[in-house]
Amino acid sequence: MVVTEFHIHPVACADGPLRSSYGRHAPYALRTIVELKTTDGLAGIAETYGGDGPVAALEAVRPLVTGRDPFQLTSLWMSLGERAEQERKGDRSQTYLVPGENPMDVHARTFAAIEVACLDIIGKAIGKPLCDVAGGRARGAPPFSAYLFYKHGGGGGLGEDAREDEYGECLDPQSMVRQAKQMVAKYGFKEIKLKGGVLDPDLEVETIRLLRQEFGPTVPLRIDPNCAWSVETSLEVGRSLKEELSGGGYLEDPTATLEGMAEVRKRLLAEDIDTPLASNVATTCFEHLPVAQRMDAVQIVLSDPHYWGGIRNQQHLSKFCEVLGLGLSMHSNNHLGVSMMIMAHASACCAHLTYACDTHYPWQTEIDEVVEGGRVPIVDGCVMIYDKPGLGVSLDYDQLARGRERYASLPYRKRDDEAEMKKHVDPNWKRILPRW
Ligand code: GKR
Ligand code: MG
Repeated sequence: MVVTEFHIHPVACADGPLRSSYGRHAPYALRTIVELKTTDGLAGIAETYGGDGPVAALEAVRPLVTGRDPFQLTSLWMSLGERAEQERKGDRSQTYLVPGENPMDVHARTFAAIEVACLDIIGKAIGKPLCDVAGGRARGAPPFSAYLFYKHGGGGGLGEDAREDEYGECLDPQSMVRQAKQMVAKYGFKEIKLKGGVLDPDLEVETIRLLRQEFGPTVPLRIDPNCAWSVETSLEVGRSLKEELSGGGYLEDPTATLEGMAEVRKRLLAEDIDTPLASNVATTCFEHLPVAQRMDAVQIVLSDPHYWGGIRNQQHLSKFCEVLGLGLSMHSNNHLGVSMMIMAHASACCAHLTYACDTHYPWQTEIDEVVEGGRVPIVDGCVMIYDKPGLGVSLDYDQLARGRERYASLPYRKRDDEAEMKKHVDPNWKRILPRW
């Protein structure tokens, strides 16, 4: 069996005006759906980052993918690695403003999409779910966390294509509690993450306190300002939220650089505050891990099969973290149902995964879903692994065509949250690290 067709479908899905230290989300998020077909008549799919960069990177490896046996993933990894060595200056992930960004990004990200589509094919060839192809499940229904965002009014999309604003404007602590109650009631999440780095840190501290009051100590809380704070501000927040972030919570990327994170950790511990620090910014590839561990800069690594190199690398990461004594969770970006299942399978087949994973899925709607049969259900905060071969989902081609049309109609081909801030909030806005 060899791959005969390699389709790259750039799509756009509506997204609300969510805020973070990167700025403000655009009315549509960009994604790419990958589809492989084989001589045996099997099709495999995947979803990955969107826009010109990821599409061009996929396009560039077309000759390595077509004609390939989908079981031969190791040699594909090696071939892509050789290319990456020659192209180290490729497009960067959205963490490009932060030191420590993954230099192997293009390689790992491109490989991941193809690997998942191949594993989907293999699952179909042998009649097994993808996570079972990868060695079986540590858990049958991986848990995800509620992912709260400060946001402006609006549900995403433009003009007649504008979406209903399910959660409303949310730019203060009280409205964040409302958002959390709504999201938890709808999806049953058992852990909560707050995207910070938007309001004054005192207000974000107050938000976490209100969430704690509302949900009690059995619902772990985490806050992620994406490096918007200095070491001193991170320490103040760490002190203020000592109680609230205990019991399974964490402080995520409070400040930039491994050195900054290590300093925060050392000084918090000196004050007997053992809140773990998590990161998807300071640690973005395997090379970072031993250093981060030696420096005690990061205690929880935030994986992402989309850029750590796919499902098998996710398993390697799980083992790596276990050996180094690090926790493991998963970060996310706006995504559709194919990625939801990639994240669920990746989580299912990791022996060592110590927290519920992030997902942006509640921020996307049925209208944009490209998965046949509609949105992937999240029940009691968990995503069930379907008893179906491969990823367990297939493409709705009408919906895919709509997603492609939306993409074609957009003037942008790259996420640029700073540009959205300039357009809608403040013409002089810049991403400043640290802001506080
Ligand atoms: O969607 O704005 C966002 C998030 O800030 C995302 O871009 C981050 O990569 O969720 C991610 C994180 O945990 O840092
Ligand atoms: Mg993060």
